[in-house]
Amino acid sequence: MKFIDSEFVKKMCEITNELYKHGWDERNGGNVSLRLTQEEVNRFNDLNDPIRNIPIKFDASALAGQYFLVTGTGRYFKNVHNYPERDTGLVRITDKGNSVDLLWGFSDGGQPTSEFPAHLMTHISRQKIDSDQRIVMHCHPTNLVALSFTHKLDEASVSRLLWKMQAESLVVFPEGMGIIPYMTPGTNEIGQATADKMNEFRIVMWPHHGIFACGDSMDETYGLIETVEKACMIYTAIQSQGGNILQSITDDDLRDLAKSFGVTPNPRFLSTETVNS
Ligand code: 2HA
Ligand code: ZN
Repeated sequence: MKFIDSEFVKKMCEITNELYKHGWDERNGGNVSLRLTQEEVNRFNDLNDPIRNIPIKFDASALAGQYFLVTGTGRYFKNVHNYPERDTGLVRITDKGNSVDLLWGFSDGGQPTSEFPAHLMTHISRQKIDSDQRIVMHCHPTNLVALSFTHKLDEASVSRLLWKMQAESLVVFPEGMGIIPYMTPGTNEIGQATADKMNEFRIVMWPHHGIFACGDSMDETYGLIETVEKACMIYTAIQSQGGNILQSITDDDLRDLAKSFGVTPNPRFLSTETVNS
C-alpha cells in the first residue's frame, strides 16, 4: 500500500479541511502533527530511504526514531485535502535530535510547520503522562481569541467560565485550560512554555492568537477544540445579549456533573466540598 492512500493521510486531509471550514485557520494559520508507530510505518512499501534531511532548531533527541506526519510551514489548510503530498510530510526524528529525515511528502521542497518546536516539545511532555499520545493541533478559534482580549487571563477563572457555559465542558476537559502569556509565535520559548503547561493540561490558550491541544486521536483532539470554542461562542452570544446572567450552572452543579460522569475536576479550580454556588 502507498502512504498517500493511508488512513493517516485521509484523516489529516479531513481534519485540516474541517479546521479551515470553521474559519479557525485562515491563510496559512494552524498546524497539526500525528505520531505514527514503527509498525504502522512498516505497512507502506514507499517509505524506504530518506528523501532529504531537514535541520531543526532545538533538541528533539527525546523523540529520536519517532515518526510524525506534519503540516508544512506556510501551507494553507484550505488546500491540504487536495495536495497532501505537497502540503504535509512524514518525518523521522534523527538520533541526534537536531534534524529530521523526510520519508514522504513536502514534494515541492517544503518543511515542517514553524510551530514544530511547540509540537515536538508537547509530544515530549505528553508522552511522559500518556503513552498513547499521538496528536498535537494548533488553530485560531475566533471566539477563544476574542475572549483573550476581554476576559481576565487567569487559568482558574477562564476554566470555570468555560465549564459553566455548557454542561459538556467539564466532562470533556475536567483539568481545565492552561494559559501562557502572549509570546512570539514560532519560537522555542513559546514551545517550551506550551509544553510546560501540557504537563497539567491538554489544552493551552495562546492569548490573542489561538489554542494548542493534544490527544490520543484526531477526533478526540479536534473534539477538545470544538468544545472549548463552543463554550467561548456561548460566552460571546451572552455578551451580545447584554451580558446579564440571570441563572447559571453552579459549583454544586459542576460537582454533580463530575460525579455522574466519573471525572475529576482540577482541584485548583473547583473545591470538592459541597458549599454552594
Ligand atoms: O502555522 O498558526 O502560529 C501558522 C501559525 C503560526
Ligand atoms: Zn497560529
